[in-house]
Amino acid sequence: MQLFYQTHSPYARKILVLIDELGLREKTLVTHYETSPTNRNNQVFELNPLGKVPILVHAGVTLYDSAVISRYLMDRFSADSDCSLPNFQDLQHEALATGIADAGILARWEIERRPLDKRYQPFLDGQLLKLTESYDYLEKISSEGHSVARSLGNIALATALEWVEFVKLPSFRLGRPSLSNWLDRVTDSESFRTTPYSGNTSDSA
Ligand SMILES: N[C@@H](CCC(=O)N[C@@H](CS)C(=O)NCC(=O)O)C(=O)O
Repeated sequence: MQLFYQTHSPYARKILVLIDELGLREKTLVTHYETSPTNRNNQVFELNPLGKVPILVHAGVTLYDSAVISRYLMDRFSADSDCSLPNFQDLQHEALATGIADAGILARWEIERRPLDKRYQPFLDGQLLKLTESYDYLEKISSEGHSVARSLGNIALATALEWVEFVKLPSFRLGRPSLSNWLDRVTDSESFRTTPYSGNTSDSA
């Protein structure tokens, strides 16, 4: 199995943590590919017309978009692991995690990636609002006892929240003790400890 990865991608890390939780890490070749809409990577475009990672190649099949890859891995391999097949709440939480990463990436364009004269504050404010609304929802469900199992939904949320911290977007921790505690408990495992984020996005060759 080959995973086209990126060491600073929340979508890719979700897949790598999942691979680890499914006991597939030793069977997986993980290779870093730098990508950006302004820094084309031909090897990535050969496998995904959107030019994005993660991409999984397995048994003659090439899959992209982390939501498709996660479903594929769960369908094929979860029976032999402690991970149960995702229910609708898991899928919803995976979508929420994707939305947090999407909003975070768009916010980062406005904060540091776009040239200064092209940045648009109302758009940045709108993306940051999506983040704070999501954090508030997650604080609420955490305070109501949301599980800390390493399910697909929780792996997706935890890798997205750790990414928010990694890229230094406004923190979710202040005033959200239940969410902070939930995240620290979910990430207290080998699969998270051995897959830390590193590196920086490169927008030019
Ligand atoms: N919806 C996709 C998003 C993947 C994505 O945006 N990956 C980023 C890395 S964090 C990427 O490859 N960006 C390159 C680009 O947008 O051209 C997924 O879940 O796999």
